[in-house]
Amino acid sequence: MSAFPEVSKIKYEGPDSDNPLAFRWYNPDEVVAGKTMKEHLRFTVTYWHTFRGTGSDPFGGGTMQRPWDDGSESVENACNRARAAFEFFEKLDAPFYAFHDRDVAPEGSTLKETNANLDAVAKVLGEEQQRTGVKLLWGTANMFSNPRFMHGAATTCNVEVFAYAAAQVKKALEVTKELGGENYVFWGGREGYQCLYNTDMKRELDHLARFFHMAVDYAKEIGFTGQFLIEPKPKEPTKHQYDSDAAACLNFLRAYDLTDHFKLNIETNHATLAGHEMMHELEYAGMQDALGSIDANTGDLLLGWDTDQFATNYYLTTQTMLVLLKYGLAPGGVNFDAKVRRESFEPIDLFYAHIGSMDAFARGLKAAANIIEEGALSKRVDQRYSSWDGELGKKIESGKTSFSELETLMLEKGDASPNTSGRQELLENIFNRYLDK
Ligand code: XUL
Ligand code: CO
Repeated sequence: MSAFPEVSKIKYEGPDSDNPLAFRWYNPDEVVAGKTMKEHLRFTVTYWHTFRGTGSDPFGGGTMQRPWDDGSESVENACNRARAAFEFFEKLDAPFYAFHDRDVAPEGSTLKETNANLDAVAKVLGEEQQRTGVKLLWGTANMFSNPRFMHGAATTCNVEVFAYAAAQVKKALEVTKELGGENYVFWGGREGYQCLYNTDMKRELDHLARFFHMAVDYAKEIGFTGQFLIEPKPKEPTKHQYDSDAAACLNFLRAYDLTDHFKLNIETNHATLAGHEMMHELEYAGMQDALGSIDANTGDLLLGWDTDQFATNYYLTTQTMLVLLKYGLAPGGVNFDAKVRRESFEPIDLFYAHIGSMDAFARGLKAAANIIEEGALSKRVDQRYSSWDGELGKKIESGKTSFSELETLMLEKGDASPNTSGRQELLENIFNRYLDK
């Protein structure tokens, strides 16, 4: 039985199309900057929002209508849901999906039973991957919903909860490997604190590092070669999440000798919650060879929480693609960690949401590729720093001078040469021109 009988495969019709079930910009086989759009963008549907999102909020329960889902926590329902999900991926022409262990399969009353449930659903996921060619971008473990994780997982005060979390990640790694997952993500769920009066921060961070080292060892042991990713977020659910932003994550990885094994999965709404632009977080990770993947969404500036909306803003998508083109994305992807609003409760809204954001990223990719090809920004960045290209700049940059020598020079000159304009407004106008094209 079809879950989406009224939708056939979404096709590219071009910018003039007014068909809401067609792509206007995303043309998978079109070559941009030497690669197809499909290769650049690696679009990924998230299982948790798109197939487990209920539409509930702190003021009311679920609103979503999902005719294929009987609402039960049975393995049979989970398998039916998986089949509906793959119909969606296929019709949307999305090459990848991503999941948490607990999105795809229900928990049992013991860990053993829970693992058996996961195996049963993973079998269906594997068959559906085979049938459709849709691949797994990443797997992850949900170690934040179950009450046992109230104090965290790898950073909990309860040693047995740590052991449970280790067992859970072990299993999630095995399933991710079995399904050919290209990455494995650690978003720090409840790894953080609510109150420093009851928290031994140093001990918790030592435990987190120990946990990651064990994950690296186990991946080696089973031959899982996917990329490990940490996903920064500054707050929510805890008041202070340890992986608060790209800089904090990289500092942690470096302090505990983990930089060779991890990159970052940067999420737009997490960046803005941390008081950064997405472009800042991407650039900060990219310049240190740590940009792994993105969770593509957007927040709402008037709401202070992680609203996880679909990104449709061309400025945001163009800025994002500028950095992704600079550093590359694979084996990461553009993962829609985004949910339809609770008022958009019909199945068809899932298509409108994904189509709109896929188009916005494809539009952003084209604009970014043009900006890079024509050196529209880079030429001016080079000009801005051109004073560093002379003898003095080379000497400083290569560490061949000292404060005393620089003082002598300035005492002789009397003052530095005049500055040049930053031209920010001109650059903003130039950026706009690439969105007009
Ligand atoms: C939570 C969040 C997660 C991770 C995966 O804010 O972004 O969905 O992406 O655990
Ligand atoms: Co995310």
